Amino acid sequence: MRFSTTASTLALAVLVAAQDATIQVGKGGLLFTPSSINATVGSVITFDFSGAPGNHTVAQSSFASPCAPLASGFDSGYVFVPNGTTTGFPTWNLTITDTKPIWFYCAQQGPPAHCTSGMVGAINAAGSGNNTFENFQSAAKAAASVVAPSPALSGVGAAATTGPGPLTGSFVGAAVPTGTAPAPSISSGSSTTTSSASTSTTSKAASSASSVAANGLVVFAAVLFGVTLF
Ligand SMILES: *[C@@H]1O[C@H](CO)[C@@H](O)[C@H](O)[C@H]1NC(C)=O
Ligand SMILES: *[C@@H]1O[C@H](CO)[C@@H](O)[C@H](O)[C@H]1NC(C)=O
Ligand SMILES: *[C@@H]1O[C@H](CO)[C@@H](O)[C@H](O)[C@H]1NC(C)=O
Ligand SMILES: *[C@@H]1O[C@H](CO)[C@@H](O)[C@H](O)[C@H]1NC(C)=O
Ligand SMILES: *[C@@H]1O[C@H](CO)[C@@H](O)[C@H](O)[C@H]1NC(C)=O
Ligand SMILES: [Cu+2]
Repeated sequence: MRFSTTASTLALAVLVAAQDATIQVGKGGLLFTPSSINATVGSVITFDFSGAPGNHTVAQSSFASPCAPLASGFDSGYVFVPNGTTTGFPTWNLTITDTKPIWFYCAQQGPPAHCTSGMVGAINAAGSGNNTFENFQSAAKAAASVVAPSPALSGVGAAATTGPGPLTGSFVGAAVPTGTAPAPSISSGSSTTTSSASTSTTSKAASSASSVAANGLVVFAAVLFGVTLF
């Protein structure tokens, strides 16, 4: 057996700590709901484009510039959902890969522009101090303009493996990311420390290998301990 007890325990910790969540996009107005959540590394955040009618994006920005794309940030592209839609909404799944705050906005220009109407969100924002979600949203509402992002599956501290979908029938995507990306590699170290540049310099081959190994460990740990723990 090549899995050590330590490695299995780490994998189990990742499994236990997952805080998967769903964020509604544009449901009931120009907003994300909930607009601010906490999520552990390895959690999958599902963006549900349930606002109908709607044509929204989930684009990564920064605390300093809420309505402008972050360099190397993720962007779902525009997802159009026609009026009257009640089921089968497109979704987009982002896996959290870092504990640092993740800020995002809707890039739709409108009118009215969505970001400056307050359509912004945060993952792992501080609850107090300056960099709170409330201060971020206030800054978005005061932004001079909304800057268009570029489609991207992968962002800073979060990544998707495919673009939003389904984009068939009456659901229409515009400037959405295409293709697929391997599942992001989740290292156990990144769940307890703030990220370092070294995380992203891991070679592609090494990172997909460790991702496969990590998945195997999670399954292994779940099989070993799942029944007794849950
Ligand atoms: C959704 O919005 C984008 C950006 O404004 C636009 O290019 C696209 O045509 C819109 N989609 C539909 C179906 O109206
Ligand atoms: C959506 O459809 C409802 C019901 O037909 C209608 O009252 C409403 O004005 C429509 N909204 C838009 C934005 O077209
Ligand atoms: C997220 O966690 C921080 C730190 O524990 C806390 O201050 C904040 O209120 C939490 N935010 C949410 C939305 O639960
Ligand atoms: C918040 O921002 C103000 C103005 O930039 C600064 O003076 C203050 O030190 C900041 N406080 C925190 C907790 O970062
Ligand atoms: C997102 O995840 C959910 C739950 O696993 C799945 O039903 C849905 O198809 C996924 N969305 C995409 C676009 O892959
Ligand atoms: Cu929007």
